[in-house]
Amino acid sequence: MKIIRYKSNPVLTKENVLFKVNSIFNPGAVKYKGKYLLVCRVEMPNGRSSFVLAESNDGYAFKVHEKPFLTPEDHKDCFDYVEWGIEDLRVTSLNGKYYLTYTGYSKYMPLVILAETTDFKEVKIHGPITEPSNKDCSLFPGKINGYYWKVDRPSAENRRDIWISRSPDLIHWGGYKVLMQPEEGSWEQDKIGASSNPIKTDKGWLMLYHGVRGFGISSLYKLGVVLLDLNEPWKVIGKSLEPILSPETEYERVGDVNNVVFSNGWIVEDDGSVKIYYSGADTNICVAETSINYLISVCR
Ligand code: BMA
Repeated sequence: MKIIRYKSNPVLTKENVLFKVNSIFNPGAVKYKGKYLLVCRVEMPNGRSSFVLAESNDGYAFKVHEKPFLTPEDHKDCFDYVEWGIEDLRVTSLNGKYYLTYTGYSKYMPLVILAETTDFKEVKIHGPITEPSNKDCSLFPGKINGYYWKVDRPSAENRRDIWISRSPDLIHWGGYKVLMQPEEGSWEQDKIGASSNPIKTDKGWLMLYHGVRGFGISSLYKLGVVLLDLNEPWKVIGKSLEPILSPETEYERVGDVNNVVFSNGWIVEDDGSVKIYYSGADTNICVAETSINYLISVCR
């Protein structure tokens, strides 16, 4: 199975949200109590983002909750760092909890916030786990060599590389290493960022990522995939030679930000098929299906 867009994409648009929003997009995704749960970014009329939950029994027909799940104002102890919005959440199941990593946006520029929940009602916010500028943080769903691991995308002096680091407790991080650099002269030449938590396979950790190439005032966002060594996750052992998903359809080409496919959530089924939740043009939520075997096969 290659990558197949769901025939009735998009699965969610702002018309499905019961309160007033500019857009719903870039969801984190997880299976929770047998349901498909999306933690969706909603851009509010003032241009600042919050999160709202959407749930589904089949992964395609989603119902959006009536009220936001998490807002900047919920961040009592670190409001200064999320004042301009919270964005692009990744969910990782670890130690019987769900860890949430997302971008806090403010005058200090983006940084990564960590929070946790067990029931998607009560959220414990740990606060920033990076300094600015940093975003696109995903956690590995298990310990490796006795440590927790994260990938993220610091941006200094025009660098836009993916870095990996480790922690004994998810709060204190160190051992920083460059994991991947944008490939010059290619579809991902300007910046790259991890999409969602890596999936453990017998061939390595499978990680989805986005790559960007700018053309004048516009940028093209596409998705690729890499395979990381199981025991030494800072080693890339395979990489898709070309994007696995690019903006092609009307709902991916035209919207608030044209020509974008962006993902920060995927769900693996027991049969090895994968649902990639993604957004077209920063305006909607879509799903595309593929399989672990196909994604591994394109990593060379
Ligand atoms: C990135 C993030 C995403 C967004 C993408 C395309 O930098 O801000 O939220 O989807 O740009 O506009």
